[in-house]
Parts: sequence; structure tokens; C-alpha cells
Amino acid sequence: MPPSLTSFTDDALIAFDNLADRAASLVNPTIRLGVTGLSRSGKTVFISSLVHNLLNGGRLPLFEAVQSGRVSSVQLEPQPDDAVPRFQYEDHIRALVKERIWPDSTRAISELRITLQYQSASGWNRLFSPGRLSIDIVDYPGEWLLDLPLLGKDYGTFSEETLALAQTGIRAELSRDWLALTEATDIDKPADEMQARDLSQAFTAYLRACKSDERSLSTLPPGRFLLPGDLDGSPALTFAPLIPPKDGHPSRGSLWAMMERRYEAYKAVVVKPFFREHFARLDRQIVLVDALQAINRGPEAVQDLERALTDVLACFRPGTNSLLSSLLGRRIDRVLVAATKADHLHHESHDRLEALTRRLVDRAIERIGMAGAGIDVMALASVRATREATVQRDGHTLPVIVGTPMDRETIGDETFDGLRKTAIFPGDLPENPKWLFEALESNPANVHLPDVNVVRFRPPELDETGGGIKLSVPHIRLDRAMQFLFGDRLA
Ligand SMILES: Nc1nc2c(ncn2[C@@H]2O[C@H](COP(=O)(O)OP(=O)(O)OP(=O)(O)O)[C@@H](O)[C@H]2O)c(=O)[nH]1
Ligand SMILES: [Mg+2]
Repeated sequence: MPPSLTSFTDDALIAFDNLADRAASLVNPTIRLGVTGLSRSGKTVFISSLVHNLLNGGRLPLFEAVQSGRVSSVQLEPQPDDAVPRFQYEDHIRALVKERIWPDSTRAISELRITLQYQSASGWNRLFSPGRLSIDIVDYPGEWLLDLPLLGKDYGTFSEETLALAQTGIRAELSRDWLALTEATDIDKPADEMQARDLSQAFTAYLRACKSDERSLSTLPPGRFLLPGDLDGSPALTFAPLIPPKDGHPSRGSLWAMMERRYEAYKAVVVKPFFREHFARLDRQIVLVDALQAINRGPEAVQDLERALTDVLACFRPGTNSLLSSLLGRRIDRVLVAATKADHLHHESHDRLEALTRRLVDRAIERIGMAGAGIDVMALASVRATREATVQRDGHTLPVIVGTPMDRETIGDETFDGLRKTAIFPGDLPENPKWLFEALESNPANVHLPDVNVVRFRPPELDETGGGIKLSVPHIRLDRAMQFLFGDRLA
């Protein structure tokens, strides 16, 4: 992002917040961890399981500080930001563990502080009092992140790009009504509230159709059009792209001018505050992606995911907030892109899922010309809802996964009731994702993506200790993610 994204006042405010953060951090060392991903990517489940495993002494062999016994206590504490909703950990974990249902969708930002007391690994530091690290976990929708590039775009550019994209692939079909309306609109005519509303509603319907379409996974800015919250119906959310004028600038009272003003208002009241109050204060970031879902939905969904990932990673490009970093000495220095729900696959495919995601990320990094330092990629399951087994068929031993499909899930013509367990073939991912991407590039319509499991399982039943105490939530590679995200701060 070019420095012009922020004004001098923004920078001053951010600098001020950061100074305050840093002053607080001197007394109580703190790390701000952003957890993001598009809706349903698994943010709530990730945070719930991470916290549950830390609080309940989960099996975390790859998280060194816990593995070596240096963490002496873990507890939840009141978060520092009074204006941000708390992440309702207790409710989510009750759903997951007691009721064995997935937590409800959360649609906005929330925050939780967890504090670890630990012994430093180095003898020198051990001389001082035991270490203490607070992790402020911030859960926010990936859709908000996709809005950040708008800060660098004027209304004309935004309109042009949005209209161009709406005419490609599946989108052409979904945008037909809205585009027809846009084409019939005279941008020079005097501004009219009802016309603005009609255009905005047609535009929102198109955005919604993209998002819910079976074949694609698209999420397009402006992110708040689909998650309006308390801004619903406000002028800042009642605009739409228009076909830019060929020459000259439409007059002041025109429809174009009105829409342009509202677009700027959206940036001012929605995007900038998020950037300033939340994004600019993060130290570390995990981006969750549901790569399996994209693969299941087809080639256009994979390309779409790649586009979204490119836009997301561009927000973290080192040097992008270079003005910021030089001013404030603060920048997100580690980003983890994690493909979630790996428990839908047999463990042989976990590395393949990782390789495939890495390929997506590498291409994104290449496209935005960003060095790979500080970025890692993993495949994980925050909650492992399945276990592995094998079955014999026609003299062959085949890997299967076993779990309890959710109520009313179907496989073939069989419908499940949420109680009965079943074994399914999880499907295979290609060993080398290269061919997949080459094919996607040359002829996306003809690419046949591998069939992978799409059955949704209930959360697992937790094992108990001899004393009847429930153990922590089972996971896949969650400990590796912890090590990358904050292990170094417990050295
Ligand atoms: N099997 C399995 N399913 C998961 C896992 N994580 C998430 N899911 C599934 O994905 C769904 C969405 O997870 P959430 O954590 O609610 O996703 P989110 O990103 O918080 O979604 P929003 O709040 O709507 O943005 C859940 O309801 C589960 O069905 C996982 O580790 N394993
Ligand atoms: Mg959520």
C-alpha cells in the first residue's frame, strides 16, 4: 500500500496508539495476533481450540515452551480494548465440547486476552522473575481486509475494475440484472435517492449471488455490503459503481458525484477506522483458507481463492506500511496462511494440501512482488472431527476416515441423523499441484479437480481421563501454528 493511504492525522493517531500499546507492553509484554479468513473459513473454531488446548494442557508436542514444561500457568484475562466485543470463548467451547455442535457464525470483530507465565529458556533471563506474555487474539472478517486496497483507489478506478470483473466467467451471469440497470443509468442526471438505492440494491444482490454461488467462492469489496451491521441503510452503504464518464467530470449535483461522495464516505467511516484501530496494531497474523472447499467447488473457485489471497497478502507486504513502520517501528512480521479442516483428509494428504496451498501463496507472493520472509504455510485442523482407519476391499487395504456426519448430511442416497458413525473414503489430492495450476492457466473450463470429501462431521466426542475429566480438543498441527505465531516470544 502506498503511504498516501493514510493521511498525516491518521499516522499521528496510529503513532499515538502504538506508543500507548508499547508503553503498556513494557509493563506487560503483549503480542497482538490477528486471526482472519473469509466467512466460514474456521476462525471461531481455531481460536476456541487454541485457547482450550492452552488452558487444558493439550497435546502440543511441537509447541516448544509447553512441551519442555516451561509454561507454568495459562489464564484468560480482561482484554485491554473496552470498545471491542469480547470473543465469547465460553459459549463457543460449550457448543463444541458439550453439545458437540459447531459454534454460530460470528460476523464482526472480537477480542480475547490469554496470558502465559513461563520460565525463560536462557539461563540469563531466568535470573530475572518468571516471564509473562499476554496474547491479544483479534478475530476479524477477511472481508474487511479485502476492503483495504480501496483506500488507494478513487471512485473511478473502483468502478472500472468492479465492472470489468463482473463481465468475466460465472460472474457475467450473476451480474446481468445489475449491469443492465447500470448501463441504462445516466450518470449526469441530477442525483436521486431512489435511483441510488435501486442501484445499490442490485449491486448488493450481485455481490451476494457471487458469494453464495455453488461454483465460486468469490468475495468482493466492499465487504460491508454483505455484513452491514449497524450501518445498514446509511448513505455510506448506499452506493454502487457506475460506468465512468468518457470525458470530463460530471457536474456537482449529478448521480455520479453523489455516488463518488458516498464511496469516499465508505472509506472514511468503515475502512479507515478498521485500518487505524485494528489492522495497524497487529504484530502477527494468521489467515485461514478453506482450500478444500474451493477445490470441491471447481476451477473458478480455486482461481477466485487465489485472487482473494493475493489481495489479502498484499495488505501485509513488507514495506507497504513502510511509512508506518519507519514512523512507528511496528509491522506485522509473521504471517501464517493455514489451510483448515485437514481432518477431512487422510494424513497422507495433509502434506499435499499444504503443498497446494503453498503453491497458491507462492503465486500470490510472486504476483505482488513480495519477499517470502516471514510467511509460512500449513495445513491444519483446529478440531479433529475424524479418526483414521483402513478397510479391506477386493484384496486391497484402503484408507478411510471415520466420524459422525451431522444431522441431515447425505452421502449418496443415505441420510444421516447426527448420531451414527460412518467411514468414508476421503479422496486424494494430487501429489504435485503443479499440473493442476498449469491446467488452470491454460484451460480452466476443462480441468477436472480431484474429488475430496465434502461431508460435514460433528465435532468429536472428547476422551476422558481415568478421573472422568475431559481432555482437550483434538487437533492436527495446531501446535505447529502456535510455535510459528508466538513460540519465539516465549524463548
Ligand atoms: N472438521 C472440521 N470442521 C471445521 C474445522 N474448523 C471449522 N470447521 C467447520 O467450518 C465451519 C465454520 O467455522 P467457524 O470457525 O465458525 O468459521 P468462521 O471463520 O468463524 O465463520 P464466520 O464467523 O461466519 O466468519 C464450522 O461450523 C465447521 O463446520 C475443523 O478444524 N475441522
Ligand atoms: Mg466466526
